[in-house]
Amino acid sequence: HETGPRHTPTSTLANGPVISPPHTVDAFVKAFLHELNFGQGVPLSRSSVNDQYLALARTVRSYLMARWLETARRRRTDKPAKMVGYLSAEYLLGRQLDNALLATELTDIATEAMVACGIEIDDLRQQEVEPGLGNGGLGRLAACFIDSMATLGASSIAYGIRYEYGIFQQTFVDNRQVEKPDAWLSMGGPWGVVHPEMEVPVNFGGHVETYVGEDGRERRRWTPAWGVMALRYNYMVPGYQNGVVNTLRLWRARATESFDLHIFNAGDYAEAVRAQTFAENISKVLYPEDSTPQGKELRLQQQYFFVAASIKDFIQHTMPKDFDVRDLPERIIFQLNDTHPVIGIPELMRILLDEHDLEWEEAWAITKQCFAYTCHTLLPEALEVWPVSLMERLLPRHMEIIYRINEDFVAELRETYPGDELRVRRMSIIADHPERSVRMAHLATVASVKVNGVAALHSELLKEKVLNDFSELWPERFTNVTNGVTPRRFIKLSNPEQSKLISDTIGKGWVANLDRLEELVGYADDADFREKFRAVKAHNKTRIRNVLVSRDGIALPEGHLLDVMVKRLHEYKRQSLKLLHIVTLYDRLISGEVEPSTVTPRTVVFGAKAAPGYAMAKETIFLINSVAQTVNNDPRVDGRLFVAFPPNYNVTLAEKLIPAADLSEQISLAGKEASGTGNMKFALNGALTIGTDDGANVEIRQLVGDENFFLFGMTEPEVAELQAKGYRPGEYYERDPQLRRAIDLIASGHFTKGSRDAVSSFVGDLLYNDRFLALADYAAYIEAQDKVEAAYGDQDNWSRMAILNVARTGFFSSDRSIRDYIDRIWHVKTGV
Ligand code: B1N
Repeated sequence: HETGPRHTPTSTLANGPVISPPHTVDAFVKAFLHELNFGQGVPLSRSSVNDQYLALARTVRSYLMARWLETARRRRTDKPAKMVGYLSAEYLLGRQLDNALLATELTDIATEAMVACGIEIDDLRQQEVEPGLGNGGLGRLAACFIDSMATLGASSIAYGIRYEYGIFQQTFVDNRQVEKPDAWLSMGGPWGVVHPEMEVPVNFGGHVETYVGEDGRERRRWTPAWGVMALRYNYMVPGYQNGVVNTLRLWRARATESFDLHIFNAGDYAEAVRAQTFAENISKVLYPEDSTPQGKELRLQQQYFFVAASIKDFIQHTMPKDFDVRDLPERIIFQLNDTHPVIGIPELMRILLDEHDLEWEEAWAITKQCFAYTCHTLLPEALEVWPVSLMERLLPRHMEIIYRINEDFVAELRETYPGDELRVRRMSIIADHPERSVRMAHLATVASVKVNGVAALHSELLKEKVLNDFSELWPERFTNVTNGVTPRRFIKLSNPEQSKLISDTIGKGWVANLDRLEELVGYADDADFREKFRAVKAHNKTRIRNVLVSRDGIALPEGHLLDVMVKRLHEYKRQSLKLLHIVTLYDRLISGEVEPSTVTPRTVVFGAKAAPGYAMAKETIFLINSVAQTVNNDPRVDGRLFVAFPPNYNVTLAEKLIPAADLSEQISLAGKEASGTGNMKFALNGALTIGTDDGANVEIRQLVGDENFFLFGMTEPEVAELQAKGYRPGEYYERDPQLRRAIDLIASGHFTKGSRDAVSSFVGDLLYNDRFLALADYAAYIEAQDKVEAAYGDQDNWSRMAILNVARTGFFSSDRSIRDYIDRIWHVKTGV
């Protein structure tokens, strides 16, 4: 238990409050040298860049420590308050150093201190390997949300997995993606604080039996077959200059002693060590699937592992010793980040029933108040289901509990909808086809106080389509919380020039109150301000040019419209449509249809990882690289078109790339992208959006105005209509000569050294399948892109539009999202 003092010190020295070193250059130098000499064990003169980075990180950490302890102390001693337990299998954190410096207002002091030591702080920045413990938007959203919770002073704790290997490192070999393991901890992980003595056991397998308790009541007893220990790693989550430091608690799996003791005793040392590896595999690697999870047993183990550890940790360690589990609803709301932590629902039931002897009805009444569920998708294949056979083998007691939850639920349904067996089957938590399985989204919806989508359109479609039966039954349970991004990382840190211009114009308060960007609206008409705004963009373009030269040896041309499409590679996001546009631009140039000197020069930058098992996504990567190679080396293009695809797009690259963009590509098929968050980052950094009526694009366009947004393509109802009447992509190919030329050029092998085979699956899919209707939206997309070029010709008006995008998108601060969660779902207190 963490409550109450554990020691009675005799020296007053040991009794005082924890105080961080003074905010002076001298004190910082002293603390840094102390870390270097006594932490790393090297003198400055013999220290490596990595020694210096680790010492710097630990120095900054030591400045945060007093705030961390104070935040935790307040939470213990203040009147008991309800907390948020944010449960997420992913946190795509990005580099920590700059964020910690910003939070503590130590950036200038640390820079000077390093100068005093003869160190270039930028070299140390480069040394940090970002913790890539997430795939894409969902994981990055979790990282933005914990930043905002700390900044608002929300009483909260976040839980997840400390994967030893994060999202894979992407490389290209012969234009194809090759994955390398992401050993992000190999140079030391200075930000995590491990507490080996606070580990928590997590069990699996075995069987369940009935026994009669002392009171004569029949009970169920789970005898697990094996278990692991969850080792606790705490990470600091500093609020923005408010003194708060919250906790992100990530679990690592460790083999228990008993796990292999009998094998050791049998004398098979090697086998015993192998068994340890098996247990420790649970937190070994992040599954690299975004949106389309494969139902792998190890993934379910990961999910149960971190959720079971977190719930137990909360009840046994965060709550006071005499805590009564009946009070849980007053003390915690667990936010489920998609279905990945939904196994927490039967786990809490199990704890209440089997460990605290509550009756079913009472346990269920408590559990139903402790969870809220965020759905992040509309793709049917992305809704997680687990085979009953797997559940029974891995978590037999949980499967039993799920059956009972479903029995009661189905009985309720039959009462509400007598005779409507079809509806009952549709809504059941257990699916019968194609395999008996547990529908995790249904379980989450049945047990949650609220279910939310992540953008206005998405939440509507959730109610009308994916969870329609449920929203008819419980309309008040459904709500929307539009996603947001943290302005600290994605404006203040990533775009210092724009930040300075904004602060010089409206003051500094916008960083923690992003609505204040509205005060910039008037400046869109100020020629002097527009000039400065363009200078910022030019500066950011020079910066990304330097980054890409040193990072990848890519030399971007100068003076181009910078057109950026960065996101996971997925068919629904339609990188293929962007590719068709590029091929069309190229075809116009080489066919002599246009005079190169009349064309707006354009550079397209892609960033995208494909799930390693996603064949079509990997084909698309191959084709983008092949097109880039051809286009960039064709003299007929005359420097008017350039395509760059730097490998291994990650948070660190995003921070440099997004602020340099002129044009943001948000071109998913309407009704498929739940929200998108990159779209928000671009708008806030002064790029204009070319986009469909999808996800949060809808809200961006409403806020910035139609005249400041390049909208194209079918709406969601139009998509539904076209699909209902039968979509035949070949018809678009036949009808549109421009489209035909583009596809024919690809199919001819022009970009693949004459090989038609190398592109046959890509072309075949477009012509005969095209599940996400790229060909149907092609003509509209090309037309919108032509409008972009015309608009870019008027630089003054372009700047005006870009400024209005910045000024009107303060709504997309994750601070606003978190306030929405607090006001409408969590009802927890805020403030420092
Ligand atoms: O979540 C983001 C949204 O902005 C995106 O539109 C949405 O695509 C993304 C299984 C997912 N949905 N589902 C996932 C990730 C990993 C995984 O294993 C599903 N990611 C999203 C934030 O709301």
